[in-house]
Amino acid sequence: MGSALKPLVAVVMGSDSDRPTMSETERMLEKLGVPYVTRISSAHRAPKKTQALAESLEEDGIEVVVVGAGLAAHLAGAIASVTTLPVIGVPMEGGSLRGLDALYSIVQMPSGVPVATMSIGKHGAKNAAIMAAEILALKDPDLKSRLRTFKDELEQSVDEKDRAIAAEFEATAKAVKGLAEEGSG
Ligand code: RP5
Repeated sequence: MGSALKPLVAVVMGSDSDRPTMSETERMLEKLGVPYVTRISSAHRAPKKTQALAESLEEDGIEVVVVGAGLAAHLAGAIASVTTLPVIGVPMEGGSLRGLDALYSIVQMPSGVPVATMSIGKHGAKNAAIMAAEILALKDPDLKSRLRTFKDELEQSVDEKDRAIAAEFEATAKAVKGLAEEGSG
């Protein structure tokens, strides 16, 4: 359980081997103050468990589902086929195809059963949490303001990096100028 509050997001993954990636989702949900619960199931290895889990989500008060899976990743689609909750899919990086297999499996859903598909790996896992928070923030002004703060911090971090690199360039330019002056003098 991600917090003592009633979870609003279910983070479901196909295996514990997905956890190092999906912990990015968990961490970002924590940062944004979104209560979540994490579960493991498998569309292929445990189809009955997956069906039961998908059926129980709404009853359990879950409002958004984030699903991470790798290889022929059908877990997000299997869950989306059962629930009317929004399902966000995260393709795991790795395997012989480095996550392209999971990306195509998750994104290429037939009409009627959408899965909002993120990018492969940790970037996608982080974005899945932000996307889930953005959905929940439609009816939660406090969460919306935390998301605003997060976006403002993102912008500031780019400025900080730019200032740091500008200072580095200024120092290099000064050193080069000094050398050039020494050479001509
Ligand atoms: C998928 O198979 C899981 O989501 C995982 O990414 C992949 C490999 O699972 P393990 O063999 O590591 O359990 O279903």
